[in-house]
Order: sequence, then structure tokens, then C-alpha cells
Amino acid sequence: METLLQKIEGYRREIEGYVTNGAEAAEQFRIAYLGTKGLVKSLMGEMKQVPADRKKEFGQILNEFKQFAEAKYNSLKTVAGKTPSLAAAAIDLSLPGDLIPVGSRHPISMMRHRIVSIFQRLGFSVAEGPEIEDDWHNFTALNLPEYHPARDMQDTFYVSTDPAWLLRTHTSNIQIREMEKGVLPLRIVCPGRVYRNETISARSHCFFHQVEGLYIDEDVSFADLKQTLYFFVKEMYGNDVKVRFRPSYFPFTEPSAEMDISCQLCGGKGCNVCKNTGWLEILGCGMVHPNVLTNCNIDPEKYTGFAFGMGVERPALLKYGINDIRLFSENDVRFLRQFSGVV
Ligand code: 2U9
Repeated sequence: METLLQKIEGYRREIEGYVTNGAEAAEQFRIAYLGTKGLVKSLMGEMKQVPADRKKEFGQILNEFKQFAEAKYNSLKTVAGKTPSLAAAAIDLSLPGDLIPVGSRHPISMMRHRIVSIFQRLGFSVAEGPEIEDDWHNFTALNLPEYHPARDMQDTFYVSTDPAWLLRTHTSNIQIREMEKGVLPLRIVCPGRVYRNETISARSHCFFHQVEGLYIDEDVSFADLKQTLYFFVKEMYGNDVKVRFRPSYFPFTEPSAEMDISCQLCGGKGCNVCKNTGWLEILGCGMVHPNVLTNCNIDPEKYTGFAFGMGVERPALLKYGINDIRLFSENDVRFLRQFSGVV
């Protein structure tokens, strides 16, 4: 069988190098390779020598070889009428093209897109902003007091200290910049990469991705916030998912809450992903603190707003069954290739 395969490979090379100089040569090629007493027929006769368990494989290889010879014959026929030098140089358009590998989207990009597009359907538009930020847009305007631990060098990457430039710790800087533009009402989602000085492990990284949202208008209420997030959860996790709000605290919202959904893995029964609680925390939210509105020259007596924020990594881990957050930033093509064709 191996010698047979080698022989076929040799014939293939022979055919590749075959150059015609006329219709007569094309016909000779047909007789020699494809005729009733030709090479392909005689190779078919060898089939009886091939062991039973390899007959299928040999059949396939022989079939491909036959198609290859036929394609060559067709091209020889086509160029047969041309001058010998042109015929020799002619490109064989009947041969199959080289396969070009199809790229894939990064799982974080896919998850960010899923999240953002749900809010876009509710009339939110996308806003972006700088990753290197000043103290005002990242902290002060957001009602984060001078002594807040988040400002600590231990938690924040400072690019410089005087004046202070830092890597944003959340995408809230975008909302501050949009509010400062003074165009109301405002209804935006803000996706982006954020940085925190944390030890890198399977569960946390020193950079990750967020999608935050903000809606400011007259008469925006906590009920609007809840309905918007209910809609998001149903679109994202399906109609059967259970939702609960828990009171919480953030300096930039008052009142503040965190939203949990019933665990996607165990359906609420309890497992190691939900730490046996049956619930998964998916986002934080609240009504924009009046101080934040004032800081951006918006009258808190006239306008109210809600805001929310969520991480992108955790839902991506859950959705795509990944167990280590570091895989998202290592750019190992063996990992990334698996998302080809996934949406
Ligand atoms: C403005 C006013 C209020 C955005 C908010 C959260 C609650 C929140 C976390 C979720 C997981 C960050 O990625 S995470 O660690 N976010 O809990 N974010 S309210 O509030 C804002 C933003 C901008 C002007």
C-alpha cells in the first residue's frame, strides 16, 4: 500500500510538470492517464492488493488523483490552441484555490457585543473614552472622597502623581465626560477596558472589561432602572431566569443595589460556581448621586438618572465554559481558534 501511495505521488508530480505544445499532446495526455488502458485505470486494478481495512483510504486518494488528472487534461485542452510559450506559462484556473483560514472574534468582544446590543435596542447609544484619565474624571467627579481606598496606589495604577494621571479603574469616566458636554437627555452604554492593581489569578486580573450604562432625563425613576435591567436579563439569559435586587453601597449612586440571577449552571439548586447559594451576582446599579449630577453642572432638582455597571469576563467564562480568566489575554491561537464560527 505504501509503495502504491508513493507511486501516485510520483505520478502527481509528473502531471504537475506536464507542459503541452498542442492539441495533439493534450490528447496523448488523456490516453496515457485517463484512457481505458491509461494509468488511472491500471491503478484502480491495484485495488485488490490493498488490505481490506485500507481500501476506503486508497479509494479516496485514487479518486482525488483522478480528479487532479482530469483537471490537468481540461486545462491542457483549453490552452492547446495557444502558442507553446503562452501555454507553458498559463495559470491552471481549474485547480482548487489555497484554503485561507477564517479568523474568529475574541470571546470578550463577542460578550461585549451581546451586552451592548441589548441596550442599543432600548435606545441607548455607545460612548467611549480614554483609558488614561485624570483624577477628576475617574474619582472626584464620581463622589469618591479623598480618603477612599480605591484611590490608593495599591489599587490604582498611577502613570504620574503630580499632576495625577492614572489608568481608569472603571468606565465611569466616560459618563462624566458625556455629562459634562451638557446635552440632555442622555442614554448611553460605555464599554471598555479598565485596570486595577490586583494579583493575577484564574479568577482576577489587573485589567478586565466593563459595560456601564447611564440614563439621565426628567423623572427617571428606580422603576425605570428595574424594568431596563429586567429586559436585559431576559434577553441575555432567557425568560425563565429569576432575578433579585439586594441593597448595596457605591459612592456614585444613592440608593444603590446589586442584581443577582438564578445560577445558570445548577438552575438555583446550588453548585460550586454559585457557592451553593443558587444565585450569581451579575451587576451593580443605582440612582445617580445628586453630587455627581452637580459636579457635571446638571441640576439635581430638575434631572434624575440611573446607572449600572457589569463586568464582561465573568459572563464570558460562564457562556463559553472557560475556567481561567488569563486565557482571555494570552492570545494563544489554540484557544482563540475555538471561537471560529461562534457568536
Ligand atoms: C456615573 C454615575 C454612576 C456605575 C455603576 C456599578 C454600580 C457596579 C461593578 C460591577 C462589576 C464594577 O465590573 S465591576 O467590578 N459596577 O457595581 N457601577 S453603579 O455607576 C455610575 C457610573 C457613572 C456618572
